[in-house]
Amino acid sequence: SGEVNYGEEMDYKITGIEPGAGVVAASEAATEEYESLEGWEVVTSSSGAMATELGAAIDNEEPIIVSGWSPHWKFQKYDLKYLEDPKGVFGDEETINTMVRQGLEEENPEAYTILDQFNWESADIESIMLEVSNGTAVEDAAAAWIEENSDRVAEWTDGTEAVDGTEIELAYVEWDTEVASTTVVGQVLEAQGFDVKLTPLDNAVMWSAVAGGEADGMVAAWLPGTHATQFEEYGEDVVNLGENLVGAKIGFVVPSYMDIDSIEDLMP
Ligand code: PBE
Repeated sequence: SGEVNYGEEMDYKITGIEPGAGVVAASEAATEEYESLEGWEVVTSSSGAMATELGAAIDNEEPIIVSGWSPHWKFQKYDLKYLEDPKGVFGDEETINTMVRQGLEEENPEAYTILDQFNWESADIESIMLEVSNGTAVEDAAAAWIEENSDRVAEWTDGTEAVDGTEIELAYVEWDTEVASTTVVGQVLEAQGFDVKLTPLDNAVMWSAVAGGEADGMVAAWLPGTHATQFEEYGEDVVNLGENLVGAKIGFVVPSYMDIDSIEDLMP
């Protein structure tokens, strides 16, 4: 291990995603903190472009390092591993949390309760993400999951009454995880009679929209590490409804056929 000079083969480039993502900030921090990554660069693009490049590299059995995260369908579709991060730049296990605007509890208690009760597991969200990656529309994949998991959904709506067209706006970022979760929650709210608007935004704008009350809430807050910067800036102005998923993670992800295990096995 550590004998192959992958850097030359990869032109010393790490495949990032959207510039505003926490995992990109952490990836850039890693290139600063690890001597083994001196001279390496994180190339930002989009979550979709990252997935395409990962798939193409695997087809050709080429080396690739991506800014990755779990839950994600890529782990179901490909044989992948996280590179060990002995300096802890990417943090440990994370939770995905629900944040709503101040005043929502008083002004829209039914939506507040549903958002507060929303929680599920990695296997749930990954099953939807995998279908979407295989070409199913996210609306259809979400609807099918909801139908198959009516007991779980009933726990989210427990204690609430249906409404008649009350407006609710959820902000999100077009990351695969957040597209899946926000679509599911949106459909559950819609079935309860809400007039639901889902608004895709940049990460920082998503946080500021909930903090400023322009959006009612979001289910996309990755803590404690990935969105630490945003939580520090906006945490006091949002209402934290706690985790909706545990066991999330970010880091450098590579195909299992790569002959390295740790970020420190790379070479400047
Ligand atoms: N992600 C998915 C986001 C949070 C959700 C890991 C790409 C990020 O890095 O900010």
